[in-house]
Order: sequence, then structure tokens, then C-alpha cells
Amino acid sequence: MKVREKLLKWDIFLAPYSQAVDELKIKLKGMRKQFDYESRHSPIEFVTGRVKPITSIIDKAKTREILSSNIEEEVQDIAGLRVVCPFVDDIYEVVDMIRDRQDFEIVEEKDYIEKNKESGYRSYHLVIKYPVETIHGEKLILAEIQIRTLAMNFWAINEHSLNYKYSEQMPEDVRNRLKNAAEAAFRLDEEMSKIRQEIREAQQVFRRKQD
Ligand code: 0O2
Ligand code: 0O2
Repeated sequence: MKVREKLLKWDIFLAPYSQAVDELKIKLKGMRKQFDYESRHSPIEFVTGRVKPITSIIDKAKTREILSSNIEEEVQDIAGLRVVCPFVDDIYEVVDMIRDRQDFEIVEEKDYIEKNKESGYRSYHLVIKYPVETIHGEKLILAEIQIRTLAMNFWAINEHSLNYKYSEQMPEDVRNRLKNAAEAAFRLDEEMSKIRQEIREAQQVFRRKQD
């Protein structure tokens, strides 16, 4: 098959994922806006979303020995959303709100906060089954929602860049530094939670002044 034909096939395959990311970004950002309208503290700081690049999908399928016919079921993060929260408690509030929603179904939950990954990675992951309306009817696709604090996000994006730089062969000293940094991020989340009420009150005063 020619390269152009292959890319066209990928475009068709990825179209519902792209639509799902756009829709879910609006829905999750909408949750934040509703808190703003009601002048309540929002457990959501910001929301981002992306469709996994084709090369990353192919690489993941290769390393996990996933047949191309099984990619839809087995690569669960082709559509990826990220909800970043100020405090750890906010993460569980967002998870509860997502559980209550009627517009999609949660099929898997992974709590890497209760038990972090070996790398030091912390986040709450939800895999959902999301209905996308296409010109051929409804298509159910899987999407992954990662929910994490600002501190967890700071650590994860830096660790991700370093993993990319060292192509998964990270030197021992860098790996150890990252573990220490993960520990520091954990402590930062703990300290911030302790002064959370003070921070919220300061934000409310700031908001009133802005109004
Ligand atoms: P607002 O009003 O600034 O919150 P797109 O919507 O396609 O243009 P996308 O895919 O949502 O962009 O992702 P992008 O561009 O990575 O960022 C999404 C939103 O998250 C943007 O806001 C960024 O400003 C915000 N963002 C990203 N990193 C940070 C961060 O470290 N801190 C804070 N507070 N916000 C961040 P919006 O969607 O433009 O709207
Ligand atoms: P991307 O798009 O480059 O971020 P499992 O089969 O359960 O072991 P699976 O199916 O890969 O794992 O899902 P998992 O581990 O729950 O979540 C995968 C995604 O979580 C990754 O996507 C990362 O975004 C994030 N993640 C998981 N572990 C780490 C980690 O140690 N460091 C960082 N920075 N992120 C992590 P991908 O595939 O890497 O894609």
C-alpha cells in the first residue's frame, strides 16, 4: 500500500477519536466553568486533550505485541484527556463527578496515587467507553482520562521528556534524581493540602476584588 493510502486509512481510523477528544474537552472544561459561574472553588485547574500520534500507536502496539486488528480494544489511550487539579482531594472529587455522568461509561479505574508506579509516577486513570456520532451511526470508542495535581503533572511531563531523550535507557543517577523529585512532589502536595483552606480564602478575596 502506498504511503498516501496508508495515511488516509489512519485519518479515517482516527477521525472518531479526534471528535471524542474535542467533545470531551468541551464537557470537562464545562465542569470547570460551572464552578466559576457559581463562584465556587473549582477542583479543576485546566484540561488538555490529544489524539495519540500514529507513530506512538504503532510503537505501543509493537512493544505490547498487539495485532493491528486489536488496536481499538487494546490501545486504550488513543484518545487522551488530562484533568489537572490544584489539590489531591480535588482529584477524588473530579472522579466522583465523572462517575455520576450519564454520557459515557467507565470501564476501568487505576489509582496510581494510592500506589504509585515504580518510576514514581502518580495519577488517577479512568478508561471510558464513549459514544461518538458518526455519519455511519454511533461508534463506541475507548478514551483515557488522566487526573492529577499540578505537582504530579510537573513531575510527569519532565519524566516523560527524559524518557524520550534516553529512549527508555535512563542513566541510574537521572533515575534516582527523578525518584527524589517524585518524593518532593508528593511532599509538596501534602503541604499544600495542609494550607488548602488558607489558599482558597485568598483566591476568594482575589476573585471578589476582580469582580
Ligand atoms: P484557558 O481559558 O486559558 O483555560 P486547544 O483548546 O486545542 O487550543 P488544548 O488541546 O486544550 O488546546 O491544549 P493546550 O493548548 O495544551 O492547553 C489547554 C489549556 O490548558 C489551555 O487553556 C492552557 O492555557 C492550559 N494550560 C496548559 N498548561 C497549563 C498550566 O501549567 N497551568 C495552567 N493554569 N493552565 C495550563 P485554554 O484551553 O486555552 O483556555
Ligand atoms: P503518552 O501519550 O506518550 O503519554 P498497563 O498495561 O496497565 O501497564 P497502560 O495500558 O500503558 O499500562 O496504561 P497506564 O500505565 O495506566 O497509562 C499509560 C499512560 O499513563 C502513559 O501513556 C503515560 O501518559 C502515563 N504514564 C504511565 N506511567 C508513566 C510514567 O512512569 N511516567 C510518565 N511520565 N507517564 C506515565 P504512554 O503510552 O506513555 O503515552
